[in-house]
Amino acid sequence: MTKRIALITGATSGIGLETARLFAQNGMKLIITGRRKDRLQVVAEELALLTQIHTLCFDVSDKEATQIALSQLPPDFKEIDILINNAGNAYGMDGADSAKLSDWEKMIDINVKGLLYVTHFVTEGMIQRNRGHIINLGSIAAKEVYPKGSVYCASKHAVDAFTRGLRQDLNPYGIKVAAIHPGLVETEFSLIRFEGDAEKAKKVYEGMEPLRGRDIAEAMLFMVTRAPHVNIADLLILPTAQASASLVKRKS
Ligand code: 8X3
Repeated sequence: MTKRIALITGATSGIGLETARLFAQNGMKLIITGRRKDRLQVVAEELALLTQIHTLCFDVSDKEATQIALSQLPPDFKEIDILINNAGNAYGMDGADSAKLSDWEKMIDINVKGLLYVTHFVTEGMIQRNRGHIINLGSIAAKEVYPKGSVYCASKHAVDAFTRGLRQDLNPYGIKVAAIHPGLVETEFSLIRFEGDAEKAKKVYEGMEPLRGRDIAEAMLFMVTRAPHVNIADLLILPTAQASASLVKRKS
């Protein structure tokens, strides 16, 4: 059987990296993307021991760079079966009265526009082939809003709405479209959100057991290994200690 080809954006760390590892261990060919060339190289060297890897170094929020990168795939990586739209971040956690406009712009540019650019260029081929599977990384912030997270939540709500609309638009082509919505996952997420402030980032997961990137990767693997007639369309995954965006049971 020919190996399926999966493209994973933001594969140099966190959920993206763990998904790349698990997909490679399960025999998929991988296209991994990221903004950091050195880290992409390190990941590629690790995964090349398991499978065929192609790396693409670009920023998803740069439309031209995204188009160029995706139009220059080598022939044996062109027919992408699975797209994991994982790249995305939170920048800042501030009320609308003090948030930086540049943080708001980054979240819309990467989480929303970047995801749209990659999807647009990858679905062209999927539509021609009448097959494909797209999984977008949402968040509990796609289902709820919380104070000081208005634009991050708005960006993830947009991902959720886009996912549901895209599923309808791509229905005639037999393409599976899905979203996975994690709650608290301990990755670099909070470190980036708090501009490298490790103390603040640590507090997010204090006194509770968060999810790991691997937990989400396992769900992703389950989703992409279902029978052709099964699409797990929407999955909310929380740590046991988390009941909602802001209700978390912590040990005192
Ligand atoms: C990340 C989870 O709770 O910080 O998407 O919004 S949360």
